[in-house]
Amino acid sequence: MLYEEIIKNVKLAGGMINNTAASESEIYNKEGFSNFVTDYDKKVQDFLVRKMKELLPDAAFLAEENEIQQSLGKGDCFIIDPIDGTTNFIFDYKNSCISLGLAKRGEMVFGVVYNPYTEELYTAEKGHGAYRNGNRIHCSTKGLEENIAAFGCARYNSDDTDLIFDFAKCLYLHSLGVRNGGSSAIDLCRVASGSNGIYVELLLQPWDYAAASLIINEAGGKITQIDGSKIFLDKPCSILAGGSICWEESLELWKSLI
Ligand code: 2AM
Ligand code: CA
Ligand code: CA
Ligand code: CA
Repeated sequence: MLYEEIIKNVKLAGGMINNTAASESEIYNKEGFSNFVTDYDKKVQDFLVRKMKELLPDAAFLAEENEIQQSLGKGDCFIIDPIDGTTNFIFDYKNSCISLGLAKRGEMVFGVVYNPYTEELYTAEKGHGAYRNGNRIHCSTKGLEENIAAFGCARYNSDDTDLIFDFAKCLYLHSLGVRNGGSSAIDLCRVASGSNGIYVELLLQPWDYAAASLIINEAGGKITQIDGSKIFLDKPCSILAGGSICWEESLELWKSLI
């Protein structure tokens, strides 16, 4: 019942963005290059935070906009990216999503990612598998040479530019091709459904991957930092996510690169 209510509200949030584009007066620059926020990011987040507080009044929140960054704590914590793929949204790319995860005592227990343009709803409850629109999904069980590889390259840190593109080149040479979609949560869900064999990015925030991390684990895949260590839910980290064979092969490629 709780999870059904969460899904209902995430779908409503998707409806707030799928038929619209932000006008220039509604777009603002955040710190750094190509880092935008629109009135829609804020409106969607305010809506979701209000609705989730009605469902779980004592929950904490970790959400991208408006500095809502409470600690994960010992209870429930919603980890929310109101629009993942804001630049895509601004440029009418139709490849953005709402990402909402629920952690309990610091562990993910529920995750939902909704792409309102394709109406693809990815969900996972801990221990109960991963689903897209109600159908069970699984990560690829094949290797890189039989898969597409995706990467993200958000401009947080220009020192890393060569590194991520060197790794992307390496993945390109060992796979069927590389993709860069501009929404890490969608690319991660595509790992869960087997469309992407692997996804890599050097620095992401918990709201980019929290919900999708459970979806990938429940789809039989692996999601770690780029060196294979455990991801954080309370601070930024790198991400290497894939079906188990792609993940192992990509980890080896990464080690050979650095
Ligand atoms: P966002 O749209 O929620 O900000 C793609 O590489 C991912 O990086 C997206 O999920 C995007 O999430 C995030 N991103 C893109 N540019 C960014 C920037 N300059 N700063 C922070 N995050 C960014
Ligand atoms: Ca952002
Ligand atoms: Ca994001
Ligand atoms: Ca966002």
